[in-house]
Amino acid sequence: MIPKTEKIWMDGKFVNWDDAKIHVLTHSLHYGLALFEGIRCYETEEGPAVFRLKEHVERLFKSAHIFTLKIPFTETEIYDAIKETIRINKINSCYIRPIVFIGYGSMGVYPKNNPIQVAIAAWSWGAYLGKDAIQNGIKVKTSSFIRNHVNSSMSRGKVAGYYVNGQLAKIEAVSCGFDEAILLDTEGYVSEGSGENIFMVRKGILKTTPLTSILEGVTRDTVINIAKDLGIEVREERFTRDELYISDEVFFTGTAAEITPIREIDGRIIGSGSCGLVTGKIQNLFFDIVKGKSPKYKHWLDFV
Ligand code: PPE
Repeated sequence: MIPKTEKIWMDGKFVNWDDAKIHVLTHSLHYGLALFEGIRCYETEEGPAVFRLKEHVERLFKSAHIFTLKIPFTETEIYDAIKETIRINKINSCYIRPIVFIGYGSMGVYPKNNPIQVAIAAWSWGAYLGKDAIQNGIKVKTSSFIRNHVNSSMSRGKVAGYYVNGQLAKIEAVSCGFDEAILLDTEGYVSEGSGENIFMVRKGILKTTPLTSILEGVTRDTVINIAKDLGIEVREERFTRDELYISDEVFFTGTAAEITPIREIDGRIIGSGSCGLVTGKIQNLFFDIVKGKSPKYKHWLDFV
């Protein structure tokens, strides 16, 4: 169960958690077009700070632009509302979920003039794949389901309906005893996890998939910056599942998943079978940054 907080921001005002309700004929519930974000706020010595809030709000508006939906608030209003949601709920460390959806009105695929609604909730959410996962890594399965073709699901948008594809992969992986799935793209190259981007380390070089069939992850960009600081060469290029099998280290990145090492793929142990050296270094720097311990990246923190 989600641990309840006091208030949820809905269409410009705060309502009690239990009163944040919508009609069962809400358009997005039936047809899947809703745009959302996942953001984290961390506790720092100077108080709670939201990590890369600007980039998340920008991506939300870009998602809406791709689908030609007009959000009835400005970026600044949403940005302020997110901070206010954290303040009013008095939570120092939390996950924030803003969602833009098509409300109740007419039915049928074409959204016509239905209202565009916005909600923002925040709650405490620990390690996405379990605390042990961050330290010791997870077991993943290459999915039998492929990532939707980019002309069907334009992956620069973070859209609720796309996650049906991810859920097929995740349900399959879990039912086979794995923690998470890796989806290949329509050409057979590695794309990403059901809710994470992916990185591999081989011969000291860090590789991640190019931005073709994947979500443009904020954590992915953070890791690319961190790696450059550590003097690690980063390549954004396609790779195959067998290159993952023979790599030294593999890890997932995401707001919810943070930096999660992958210790096994399709029954093959990856590298040492635990959190690799490079992964560990990147993880340490990542947690220093989000917790306000890195002066260089203070500008990524928005104090609440
Ligand atoms: N790919 C996908 C498909 C994805 O859903 C996420 C985030 C990422 C990559 C990483 O993006 P970023 O968070 O900007 O680094 N997934 C969000 C939702 C997870 C969920 O289960 O809900 C998240 O991590 O918040």
